[in-house]
Amino acid sequence: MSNKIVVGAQWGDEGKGKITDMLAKTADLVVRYGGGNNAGHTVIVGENKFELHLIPSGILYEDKKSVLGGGVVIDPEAMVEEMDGLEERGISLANLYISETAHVIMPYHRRLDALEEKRKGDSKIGTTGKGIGPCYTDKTARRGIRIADLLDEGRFRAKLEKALDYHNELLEKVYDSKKLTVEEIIKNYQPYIEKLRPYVTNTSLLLNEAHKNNKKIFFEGAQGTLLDIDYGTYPFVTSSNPTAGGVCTGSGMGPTTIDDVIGVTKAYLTRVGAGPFPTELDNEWGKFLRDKGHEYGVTTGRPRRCGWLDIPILKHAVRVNGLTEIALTKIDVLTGLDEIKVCTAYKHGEEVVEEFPPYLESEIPYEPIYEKWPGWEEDITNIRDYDQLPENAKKYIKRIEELIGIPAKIISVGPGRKQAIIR
Ligand code: 2SA
Ligand code: GDP
Ligand code: MG
Repeated sequence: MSNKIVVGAQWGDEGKGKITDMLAKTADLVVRYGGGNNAGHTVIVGENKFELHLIPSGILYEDKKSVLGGGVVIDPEAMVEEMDGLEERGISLANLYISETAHVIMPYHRRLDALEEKRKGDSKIGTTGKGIGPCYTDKTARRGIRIADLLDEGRFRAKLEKALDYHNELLEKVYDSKKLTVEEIIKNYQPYIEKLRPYVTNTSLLLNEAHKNNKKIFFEGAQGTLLDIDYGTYPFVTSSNPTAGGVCTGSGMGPTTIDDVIGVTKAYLTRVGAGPFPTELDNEWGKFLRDKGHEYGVTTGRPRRCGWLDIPILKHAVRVNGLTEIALTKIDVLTGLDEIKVCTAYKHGEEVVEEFPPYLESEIPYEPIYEKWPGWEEDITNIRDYDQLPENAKKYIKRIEELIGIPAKIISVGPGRKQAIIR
């Protein structure tokens, strides 16, 4: 038995989709436990590129069960679009399972996401605009609509009427936006509900039964540690718990069922959306990383902000997720640089700060303190054996391991399924 979590150790887009897909061949079930279609997970299989948003990367293997746990928020329209897109490409959905307790993204959530960002102006979060925040807000405010509610028209109507009493008042009075009607929403959602119905089940029961039968379960994180509502750079975060703690609440599996937690981290750092980013490179180096790493949002197409690797962030990720190892991705992107910098601490006024500060809102900036490492020129994308990596690449990896205290057991050298060194 070996159940593993694959979690983002930075601000998302570390390559979780690729690593999950690579490891999924040894799993029986792959589970998404949080987030929604704000996520964009790219998986490249041979010539085929898949961009998954809600459906776990395990769907690309016919014999794995793909599960959307209760912690996920589901936009029925986006979900059906993704399902149809996969079916059109010959991917079977026979092993797809959707939690009956997952919350549903409604049209007013998408609308409120956009209106609230507009209202915030310069202090906007830079959300993906998918209605994620407003949906999780309704969940915690106990006025959410869950997948099981959609399956009974009477119940859906009653819950929607109540939800609209609140949301129409909010839309009109706070945002000066037009009202939505129950009939219009039910009519639009009906075909999606019918498509989703056969896949809905008690996924916590399904997962725990599978675990009892010694099946291997992989949990695929979305977003990343620094976007966590509790452990991220609040308020510039998403509205869920992408960290390992979110696995239990988001899947209905207990903590004693989990063996390993793999933190996926790029060999540099990116962020999409607003918020602090101490090692950001707003110069030609940042452009080099963006161009070479194709750093553009999978869901929104936004250019990602790029910067050097930040060790205090990784140490924070090791702690809050209980990481047992890292998967280091995109190290091939660094090929060709004369010098690579790694931030080992920050200078904060007169103070040297070695741990990631949980509260970054400060008049005094956190300025990175860098170590410099020599780069390499050789193409490493076809290397599968650690010993064959250029000496300077090995030195860089070894130094990261020393600084964070856990091993890099997977080193990814390209986007393809087979482009990795496993140690
Ligand atoms: P939201 O929409 O409420 O979750 O946005 C809140 C913050 O979370 C960030 N966020 C993300 N950051 C990186 N990648 C994400 N997925 C897409 C991708 C992003 C895209 O894979 O590229 O296409 O733009 C993701 N989802 C949410 C978001 O930028 C806000 O900072
Ligand atoms: P996720 O959200 O963590 O799954 O990551 P994304 O799919 O949003 O972004 C990661 C991008 O990097 C995708 O385009 C992947 O195909 C690509 N990728 C993953 N691993 C590697 C790698 O080792 N090298 C290179 N060059 N690209 C990679
Ligand atoms: Mg992504």
